[in-house]
Amino acid sequence: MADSENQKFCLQEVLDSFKLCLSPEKEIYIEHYVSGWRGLVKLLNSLGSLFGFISKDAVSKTQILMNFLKSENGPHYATVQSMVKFELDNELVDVDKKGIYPQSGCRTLLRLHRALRWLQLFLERLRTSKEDDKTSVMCRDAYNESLAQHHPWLIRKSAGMAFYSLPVRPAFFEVMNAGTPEQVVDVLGKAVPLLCEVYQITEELYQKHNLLDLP
Ligand code: 1PZ
Repeated sequence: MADSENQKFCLQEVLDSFKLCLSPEKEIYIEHYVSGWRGLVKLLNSLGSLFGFISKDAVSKTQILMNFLKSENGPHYATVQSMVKFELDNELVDVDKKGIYPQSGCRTLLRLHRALRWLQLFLERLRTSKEDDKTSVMCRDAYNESLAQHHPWLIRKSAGMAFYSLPVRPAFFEVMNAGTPEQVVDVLGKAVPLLCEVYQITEELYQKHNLLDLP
């Protein structure tokens, strides 16, 4: 396959990765979680340079997790559950906010986890939208309800500007590369509950271990 083909966003592919990331025991495989995000980055990259700073951050977070997975401690990073256990048992997390481990797996995944909430809200709005509804408004509302609460003013401003440049709904559906608008809506109907489940499992795990506010 040509490189350009490899880089093209495909909604179904992202759905498949998030499907694969759930084990029968409802553990979350980091490898597939990361490849879901990598798939989404392709979409971001096709939206133009205003989204570059978001894409860069998402890539860097996925890279940190991949590096753990490839390290000698790799087996401990197979699932979110095993990562949390390993990093807590070995005191590799800034639970008392000392800022010694600014790149722990737990805090890095928490950033993606919060973004997953935005994604879920945005895709649900997109799924139930009408033809002339504005993607920028759907995106902004989803952001204000979720991620924005964790971002400082400058990032909120830059994100807000990027949202204005989003393509209109029919063009955005084209970029999603999942067939006709009806087919896109159909795939979204499968994707949203799945993202919701992955989000919920992580949320409960992080809550149980008091990790939801990691600096
Ligand atoms: C379709 C339109 C896409 C809009 C994307 C909406 C999300 C806006 C997120 C703005 C993130 C700005 C860049 C970096 C922010 C970081 O400071 C934070 C916190 O990390 P820290 O500084 O503590 O290390 N990073 C994040 O919140 C993670 C953001 C990941 C965003 C992934 C978006 C993927 C979009 C998929 C497109 C469908």
